[in-house]
Formats: sequence, C-alpha cells, structure tokens
Amino acid sequence: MAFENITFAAANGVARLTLNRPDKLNSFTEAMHAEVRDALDQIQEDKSIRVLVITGAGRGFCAGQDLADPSVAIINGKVPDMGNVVERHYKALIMRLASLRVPTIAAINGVAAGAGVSIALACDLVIAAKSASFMQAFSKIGLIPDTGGTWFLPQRVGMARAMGLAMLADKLPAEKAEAWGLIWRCVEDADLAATVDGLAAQLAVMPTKALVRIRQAMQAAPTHTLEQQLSMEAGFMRELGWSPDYAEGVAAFMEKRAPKFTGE
Ligand code: T3D
Repeated sequence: MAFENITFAAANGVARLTLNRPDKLNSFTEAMHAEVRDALDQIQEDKSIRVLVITGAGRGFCAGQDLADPSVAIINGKVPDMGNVVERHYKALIMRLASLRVPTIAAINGVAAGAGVSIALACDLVIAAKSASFMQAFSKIGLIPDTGGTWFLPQRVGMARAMGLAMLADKLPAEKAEAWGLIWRCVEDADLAATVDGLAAQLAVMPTKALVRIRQAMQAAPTHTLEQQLSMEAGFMRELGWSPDYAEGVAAFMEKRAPKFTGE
C-alpha cells in the first residue's frame, strides 16, 4: 500500500510511523486508519523490527477523529453510527497497539486531543515535548473519552483527575502530565527527537519478548487478584526462562560482557 496519510519506515530495528495530515493536526480519517493498520501488519511480519515509534507531522501529534470525514460527518441530517466507527477503527487500533509484538513509544510533538490522547496512552512509553498538551476534547462535542480513554485515565492519574480532565476538557500541559503520572517524560522541545531516538535505540537491542510480557503483566494487574498475578508472572517466567534471550542475558552477565539479544 502506498501511504498518503502517514509515513512509515524502519531502520536499525526501529520502525517510525508518523501521522501525516499536519494541516488537520493529524486527525484520523478512514484512509489514515487503513494505512496505520497496514503499517502495523508490516511490523507483525518483519522480525527485524524491535520497537515502534509513533509521532505526528507538523505542530500537532493527533487531534483524534477528523470530524469532517464522511464516516462520521452528519450529512443531510443523517447521523452515522458512531459506535460502529469506534468498534471498527478505534477499538481495533488500541487492541493492536496493546498487543503488538514490539514495545511502543509515543513521541508527542504537539497537541494530542480526543482519540489522539488515547492512542498515545496505548503506547508503552510516552515522551512529550514541553510545548505539547493533552486534551480530552470529547465532552466539548457531546461524546465521552473513547479509544480506551475511560480505562487509561483513572489508572494513570486517579479518579479525581480523570474526572476533571474528561468532564472539563481543559488542555493538560506536558509538564503537568508528567507530574501527574500520565506520561513517562516531558522534555524540552529541542530535545524530543534525540531523547526518543536514544530510547528507541535502547529498546531495539533489549529482549523484546520480555518487554512485551512486561506490558501484558502490567495491563492485567488492575483486574487480577494477587494470586492471579503471581500465576501470570510464573507462566511468563517459565516461557521466558526457555528463551534464547534469557540464556544470552545470563551468559553475558557471567562473562562480564554486553549481551547480544535477538528478540527471541
Ligand atoms: O465518530 C466519532 O467521532 C467517534 C470517534 C471519536 C474519537 C475522537 O477523537 S472524538 C474527538 C475529536 N477531536 C476533537 O474534538 C478535537 C478538535 N480539535 C480541537 O479542539 C483543536 O483543533 C485543538 C485543541 C486540538 C487544537 O487547537 P488549535 O487552535 O491549535 O488548532 P485549530 O485551528 O483548531 O486546528 C488547526 C486545523 O486543524 C483547523 O483546520 P483549518 O481551519 O485550518 O482548515 C482545524 O479545523 C483542523 N482540525 C483540528 N482538529 C480537527 C480538525 N479537523 C477535523 N477534525 C479534527 N478533530
């Protein structure tokens, strides 16, 4: 598929997906959803890819759904089935990101609004430029935080802050987002690219399967009992204990050298 709404490239184990409709703050159309799906398919198939970075072109990260896209626009008084759009596109996208075979980084270069916030929060690590912000725009247009927003927000920032963000739809500056625990780090604008590149390079040579199992265990924890979580950990430890990367990690430690993980 030739991409028109995103750019996608992979090098040195790092795949970069850039949402590329800067004039519309990289808001999602049906066409963009299709291209992102295709890029994620490529990541699943290409075992040389060890980490995904998602960012936005221009001054915004992503303003969520393109409200003018025919798939959601109210035309001649006819209201489309929003639930259907959310199920087909956004739920599917978040489930894909949350179960991707490689770790994910969201590089927040500017404003993230609506589903754009949730897409960022579905990534494993979120790094934002100081000038970026996060806005639960939904209530301003009569909707609720979808795309996992009502799941991510209270877990990250607690119920009081989640309710305030969701109901009032104020922009949360990146620095405060870091202080509240919504994201991993906020950095100076000029440092965003280098910080993300460094992090991506670091993750790309780590034991990929372990990183993904860490994500899975963290996702499961809020709805598990302690006993269920301990069992899940034991299962993952069993699986990872038999992995080549574990053997390499231990051998490298014993031999006092840097490990060469393959992601297997
Ligand atoms: O069916 C469904 O809807 C279900 C799916 C829901 C998922 C969702 O994400 S719903 C929430 C949708 N998003 C929003 O409501 C956010 C709308 N955007 C804004 O509130 C503002 O643009 C921002 C606060 C994000 C940024 O404000 P600002 O002043 O920096 O930029 P701007 O001037 O508003 O936007 C720049 C351009 O992008 C402008 O186009 P123009 O006038 O220059 O041609 C603006 O219309 C366009 N744009 C921004 N967001 C969207 C958009 N166009 C379409 N859809 C957008 N979401």
